Amino acid sequence: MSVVGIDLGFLNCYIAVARSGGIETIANEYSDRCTPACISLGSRTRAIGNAAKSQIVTNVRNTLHGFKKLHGRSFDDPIVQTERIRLPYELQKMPNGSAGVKVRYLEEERPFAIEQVTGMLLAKLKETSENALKKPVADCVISIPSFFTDAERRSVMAAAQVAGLNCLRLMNETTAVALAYGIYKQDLPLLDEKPRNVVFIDMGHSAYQVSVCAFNKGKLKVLATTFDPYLGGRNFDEALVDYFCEEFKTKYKINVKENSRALLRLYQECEKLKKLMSANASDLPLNIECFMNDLDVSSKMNRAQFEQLCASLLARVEPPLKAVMEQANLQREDVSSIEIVGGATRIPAVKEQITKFFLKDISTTLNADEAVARGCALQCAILSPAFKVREFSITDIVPYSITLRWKTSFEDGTGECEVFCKNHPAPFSKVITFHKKEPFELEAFYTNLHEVPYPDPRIGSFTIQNVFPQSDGDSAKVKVKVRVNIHGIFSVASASVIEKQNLEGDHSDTPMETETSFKNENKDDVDKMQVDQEGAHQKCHAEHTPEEEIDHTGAKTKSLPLDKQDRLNQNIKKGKVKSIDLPIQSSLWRQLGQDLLNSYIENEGKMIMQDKLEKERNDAKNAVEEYVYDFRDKLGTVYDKFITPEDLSKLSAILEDTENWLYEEGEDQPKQVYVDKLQELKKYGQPIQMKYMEHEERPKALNDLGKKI
Ligand code: ATP
Ligand code: K
Ligand code: MG
Repeated sequence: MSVVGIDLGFLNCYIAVARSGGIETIANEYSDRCTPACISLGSRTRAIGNAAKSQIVTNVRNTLHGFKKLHGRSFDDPIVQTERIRLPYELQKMPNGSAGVKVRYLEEERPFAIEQVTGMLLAKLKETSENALKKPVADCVISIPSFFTDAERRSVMAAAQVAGLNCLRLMNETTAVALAYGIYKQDLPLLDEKPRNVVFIDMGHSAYQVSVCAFNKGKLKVLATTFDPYLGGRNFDEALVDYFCEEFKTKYKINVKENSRALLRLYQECEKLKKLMSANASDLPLNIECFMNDLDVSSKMNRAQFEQLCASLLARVEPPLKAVMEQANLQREDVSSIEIVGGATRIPAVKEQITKFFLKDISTTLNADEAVARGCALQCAILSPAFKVREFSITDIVPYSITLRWKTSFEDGTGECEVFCKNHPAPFSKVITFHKKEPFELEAFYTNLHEVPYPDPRIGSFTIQNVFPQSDGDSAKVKVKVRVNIHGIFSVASASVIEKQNLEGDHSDTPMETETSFKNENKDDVDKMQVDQEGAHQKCHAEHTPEEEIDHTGAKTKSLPLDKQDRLNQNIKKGKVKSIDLPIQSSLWRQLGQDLLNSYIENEGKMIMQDKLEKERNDAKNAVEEYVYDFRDKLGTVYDKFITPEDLSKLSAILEDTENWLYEEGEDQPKQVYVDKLQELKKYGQPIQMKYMEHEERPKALNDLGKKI
């Protein structure tokens, strides 16, 4: 079983793995711990990661990057349309309405769904971890922004499947950071002491997230999380790009925005400039040669100017900080530390905004780039039975309140119940009791759409089937379990009907009178429920005191409060009541169909195979080339004494022919042609090599013999 954590960034991905020594961030084949979230499609092969990044400006329309925000959205989604304007490659509406990309691959125009695109990236990260661990990798934990909705989360899960990964948990990025912070802390308050509250701030390339967590020995609890999903390093790059575009319009009479290649180069240079300005407050140059229309351009900028340019962006740093403290009901004094991660928190003015709000120094003890991946690997280690790791319990939260709606038996009636409030602990299950005579549908949706960075409130609809009236005509008592699972995804997990059994030794299935103690005639369907977590009674919704059940980290499921559970179990044992599971038909919002997913999985397999074959073909070609150079070099030096002048000129001619062939007809041949070519060359080469080796070995062998004697 593999233990791997993946930070799936908008710009940069990191992988951490568990090895005997502990958690370690690993490097890719370029000895780089950062793998760019970038894929370049070519006429024969794909390049993913570092190799793709270098093609952003050379293969503009077929190099994919900046696609993280397309997950789980329809093509017509306003966010997709906003991103579309920024992207130099084409987006496409997929047959199911979702957002995909259109590129040229293998000499053909090809659409790819977002799950395929991220699937390619994840498959690359999988391969990198396999190379590091020297064994197959499947189990992993993948990070996502805490503000991702169900549709986005499910889409990332599907991408993991496309890559052949078994994602044990989708982990909120700031929660991963919190785990990386907390698990090794030796001095956390004891369980009965006041917890230590820590604020975690992550500003990456595309988003800004804040959460506040309470730590006690062996556990962390997320109290609240806030975000600006559209504020990150790229907005600062954009501000610079816009500024220089304007300047170049007047200075050089060029419209950079019309030239996607030039624009991409300007973005790259502005990102570099932005980073330099973090370390240096004085004037810094911006020079780009052969920028557009054979023009070299140059300009300059200093930190003060930059901050002025970005004033409106900087003003967006504070509101999520304020909101997180309000939601967690904490004062500044209650916070013992402020930990920042993510590349964009290196901008001095961003740090200043944070310091100004908390009136406290911020801590940068965590690795700003690697903390998310490390946290994910730690979570994977905790979930893995094969790996020994300190016990640590993680309670995350539900980012948006969720409501269930259903039709009631009253004329026009619909019933509603908020089943999870914002910041409710997660993972978590609750049981709601309905009194129904027929199958019924539950619609789940986000209660307050204005809080959700998504254009549609729908989560899914769930039909509870096989519901019939009791034999006396009364409603059946249906218990429905709703759940936010370990990935932060909502579902109606199960439903059952409780039937009373005949007691007179007659164990037929005829239900007798229904237990009515929970039933409230006035309120129709929803029963009173109560939630019990760690002994504390919480109200989910003012009107309903929910009855059940906590589910901690997916591991243990504690059902009904014990007395009630006992009573029910005893009754089930005595045959007084019987619980029958009911089938549920789920229809999830923007869910990828299994057939489509299977075809993506199959296609990814084909593409991996294609890349592998292409690599082998290239390796075979390179082997011929290398042999030619090496042989020629040796002919002129060490082989000199072992070859006649006639043979030498004959061989030199053969080598020259081969070299020419490689550039012409042999430029693009199947692998076998190169393999044969190499064999042919070796037929000439090997006899000479043998003579040479013999000659070289002889004195050595004699020497060895001498030693023995
Ligand atoms: P996201 O978290 O939005 O998915 P990501 O995780 O890929 O994105 P990070 O790697 O955390 O993003 O951060 C990348 C951003 O940080 C880029 O905008 C980059 O320019 C910026 N950045 C990195 N170093 C510095 C620096 N020294 N000064 C300013 N900005 C920096
Ligand atoms: K990252
Ligand atoms: Mg990030």
